[in-house]
Amino acid sequence: MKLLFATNNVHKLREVREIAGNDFQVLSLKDVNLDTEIPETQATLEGNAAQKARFVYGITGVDCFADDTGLEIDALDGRPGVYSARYAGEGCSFDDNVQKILDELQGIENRKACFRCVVCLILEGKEYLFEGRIPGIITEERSGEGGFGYDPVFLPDGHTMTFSEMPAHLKNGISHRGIAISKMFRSLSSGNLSR
Ligand code: ITT
Repeated sequence: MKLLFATNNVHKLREVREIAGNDFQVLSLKDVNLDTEIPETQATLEGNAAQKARFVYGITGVDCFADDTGLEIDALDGRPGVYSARYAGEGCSFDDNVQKILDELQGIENRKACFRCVVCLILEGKEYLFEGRIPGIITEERSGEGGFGYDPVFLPDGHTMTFSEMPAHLKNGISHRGIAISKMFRSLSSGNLSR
């Protein structure tokens, strides 16, 4: 089965293709010759995931899905949350965002955080939502080279390596995205499409 992933984030695409294995073919926007910014102007992860999937489905008519992800930090009242991509400002880098949360958490003991990922699938015009969460803590400094975004400072509960230190298959096996995307693929395989 072929599904189009409505994302401009190459790291997400790589992860989702690894999770999909051989059972599902995950097409990129490039594969369908679509080169465009995808609007994400909603106030929730659910709203943005649906907005991104609807936008791409509206243009292509191809069954597709989108993922919206946020890092919710307890001591920052859930920020950066839905604003995770541009937390340090328009045009900022992953590293700028990491630096901003490290600065904001300086001297704060409560480092609890949670990655939350919402996936919206549009299949023959019908919409389905899937969610994945993983709790952890924000480390005092960056460790590791792999992954992307906030991975160098996210230590999942029960583990001794940050997401950046883990081999990709280990992150994908436990991550917010791994959980949400696996739920989607399982639902598609079983024909039982529910959240
Ligand atoms: P698309 O909307 O094109 O999919 P994006 O990068 O804008 O790409 P999001 O809004 O969902 O995607 O992601 C928000 C940010 O959260 C993202 O830019 C990263 O900084 C961070 N992020 C998302 N998933 C992550 C992960 O698995 N590990 C670390 N950081 C992640």
